[in-house]
Amino acid sequence: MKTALITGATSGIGKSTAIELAKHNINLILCGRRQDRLDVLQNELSKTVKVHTLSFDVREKEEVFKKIDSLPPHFSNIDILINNAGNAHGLDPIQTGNLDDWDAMIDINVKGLLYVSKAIIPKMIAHGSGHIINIGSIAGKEVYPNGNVYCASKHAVDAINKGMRIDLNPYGIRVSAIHPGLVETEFSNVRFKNDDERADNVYKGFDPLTPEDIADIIAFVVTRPYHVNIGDLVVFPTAQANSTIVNKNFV
Ligand code: NDP
Ligand code: 8X3
Repeated sequence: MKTALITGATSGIGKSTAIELAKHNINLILCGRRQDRLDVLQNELSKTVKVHTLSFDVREKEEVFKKIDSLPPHFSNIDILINNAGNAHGLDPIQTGNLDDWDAMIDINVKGLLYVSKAIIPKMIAHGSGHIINIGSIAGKEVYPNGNVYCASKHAVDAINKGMRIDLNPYGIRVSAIHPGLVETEFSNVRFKNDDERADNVYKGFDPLTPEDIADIIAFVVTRPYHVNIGDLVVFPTAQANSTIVNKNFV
């Protein structure tokens, strides 16, 4: 049986991915800061697969390495890493952007992804295989008004994904990125700092993607035969054409 480590498993895409991968008999290491949510998910999924939880903030470099190094032997062989933890913080023009929001997005979406990857990649190399799934965004392919630093962080994920695929090529490690458009999760609640009405409005008037849609795609990507690597995948709700064009009459 394979083992997958999922960051950001307490909510949205990461949580749905955990549920979906359990259906494929993949053992799970579930990560996130909210231990209570990890416990609930562990209780639910332990009926099907082996589940271990690790609570840490991906920004805390030393903690990331300490927690991943603390994995018990039967969880230390990580076959699949899903770099999913991340969020947007704010939606402001560059001239009025909040420095703490900028720090959060760069520290979590970019540096956090790098720390977790650095803690796991040497183990994959030693093992001679592995599959890394980086969750990017359409914001990593296009820039939209007021998206500036979030878009920069996801453009960085796009570049890191390509760089990883080149550098890990000699070791037979697969590297894939999935870049979703609008997915209804807690993403906008975080972006708009718990202004839930504003968050709900983002997804009104059309059928957004669900986190289960992305989990389904991740499961497809990780269950391809070893010689198949889906390198880069952009997925929109049908109502969305790009970052700025969403047909809100398409329900
Ligand atoms: P959610 O807000 O629902 O989930 C975000 C997850 O990231 C949570 O589990 C959260 O866990 C975790 N996380 C956030 N900050 C940290 C941190 N500092 N340390 C550890 N974990 C952290 O949003 P989504 O599921 O939508 O987002 C998942 C990924 O998908 C993100 O990378 C996002 O950028 C990307 N994405 C989302 C889209 C969307 O429209 N929703 C579209 C394209 C990409 P906890 O708070 O418990 O730590
Ligand atoms: C999340 C999608 O369009 O809000 O990455 O940036 S978007």
